[in-house]
Amino acid sequence: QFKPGYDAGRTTMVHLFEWRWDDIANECERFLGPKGYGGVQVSPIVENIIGHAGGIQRPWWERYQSVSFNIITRSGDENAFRNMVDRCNKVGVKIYVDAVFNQLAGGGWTATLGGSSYDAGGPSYPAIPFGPSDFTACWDCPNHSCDIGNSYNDPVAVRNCRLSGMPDLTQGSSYVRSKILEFLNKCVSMGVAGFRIDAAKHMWPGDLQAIVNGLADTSFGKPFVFQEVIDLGYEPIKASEYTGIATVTEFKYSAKIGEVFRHRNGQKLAYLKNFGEGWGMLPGTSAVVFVDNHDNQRGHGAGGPDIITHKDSKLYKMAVGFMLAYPYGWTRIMSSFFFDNTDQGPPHDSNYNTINVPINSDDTCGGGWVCEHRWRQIYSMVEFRNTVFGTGMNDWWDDGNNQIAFCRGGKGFVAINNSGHDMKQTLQTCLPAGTYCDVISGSRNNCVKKINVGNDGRAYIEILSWEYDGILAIHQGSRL
Ligand code: AAO
Repeated sequence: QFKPGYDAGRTTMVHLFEWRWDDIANECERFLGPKGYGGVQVSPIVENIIGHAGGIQRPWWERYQSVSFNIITRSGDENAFRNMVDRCNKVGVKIYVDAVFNQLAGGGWTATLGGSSYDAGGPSYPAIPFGPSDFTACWDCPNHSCDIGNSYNDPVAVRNCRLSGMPDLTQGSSYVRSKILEFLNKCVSMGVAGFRIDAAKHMWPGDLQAIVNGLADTSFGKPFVFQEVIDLGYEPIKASEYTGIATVTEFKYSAKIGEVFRHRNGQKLAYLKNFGEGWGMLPGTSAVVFVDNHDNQRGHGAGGPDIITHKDSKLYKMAVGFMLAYPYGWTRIMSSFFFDNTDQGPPHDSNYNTINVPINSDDTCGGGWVCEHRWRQIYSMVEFRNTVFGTGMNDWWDDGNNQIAFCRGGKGFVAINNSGHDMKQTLQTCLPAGTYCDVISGSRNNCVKKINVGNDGRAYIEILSWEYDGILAIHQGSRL
């Protein structure tokens, strides 16, 4: 449960947020497999409520309110899901399911995706079945409201009260655990490689340990498990309470990388030399890292206004490029849909069915899908990370401010200029002499920026302030 189980030579997963199963299958075959992506995190796969919020129909977050373990959502049904897992596995791309079992659907909704009835007041979910004795009783919650509210300074409230008013499943019950494991192990039997555990912070570590212990083996051992625990250091509940169970999402990474690239609080790129554990984050092998996620790119969850998203594209490419170049954590790329309302759901037709992802002739996506994972600067850095896997970070250079560069063993070299003025330096690239193509501005067979490395491994590195991208990268695979 501590390793993603990627096929050899792959290192990074992409969260294809709200994508349909048939589109993900196509994307695995036509893009993710060939480009060396290791896996896909998919949106929750089980039947959810039909939601609305204010003037918005079908908000994206309706999929975090399940009513059964039937595999039916806006992304497709069980057959489509099985087909996707098979097709992606065949081309070396693993599938990770977003598993939501801290809570079930709250009240106030009138319809469900597959027609299953339920009563949040019971609480009763007959399609599973779960009844009142399977949910945390209000008297176990220290808040009279029975809700967590903002009692994040009380570990008992965070675990035993309802998140946003949604009925709180009792993971301490052997029956509840058996039903959760029945679903998770069904996924494993279909070829799923692992799980994101939603709202893990709201479940007792001992209960999660028991559930993880009950997971069936995949072809590569225990499924990969990454637990969503938001810990920015200000609450009594610490991510380290969960690192003995499986890996954990490291939100400090997302928050701090936003601060640094936005020059907040005197932060500068030169300080990234010891990023990761040096900044009080989890051990790299325990951490799933990301620049933004589906919550904090829209002000949900944690990270605040400094989170960098595709909307700040030059900053985003530098930050994601740094994350993929730097040897820390299990990296995850966010792939979004455009939104102007933070509740709105994915691109849809007049019946609110999620539409297919149109691929343009220039390999970008249309139809309201951002497809960050298809940006050359990003998929090239995924290939960079794959190429340098197993090396450390060496020959760090910085100008004391916001120009940095470093090597990955003798296999790769990256430079970033976030200073607002030109970067013109002769630096050690650690690569054998030769002419290399910068994989950010172009590609080997369409090279825009050539870098000549001398016998001493040094090269003239130039990133001018007005350039489209503030990052440059060469590696042993980009040698001309
Ligand atoms: C929707 C409606 C609600 C309605 C509810 C029930 O929005 O108004 O009451 O339905 O009908 C998603 C959406 C929710 C949505 C929910 C269910 O985000 O808006 O509610 O589906 O449809 C907490 C949890 C964390 C959770 C996050 C959103 O700890 O696990 O809230 N993320 C996951 C999923 C998320 C999903 C759920 C969980 C629910 O990724 O998509 O919700 O399944 C502090 C705490 C955090 C806490 C945040 C927000 O964060 O530390 O643990 O996250 O507050 O409550 C600084 C601090 C930082 C703090 C942050 C925000 O950054 O450093 O610690 O400020 O205060």
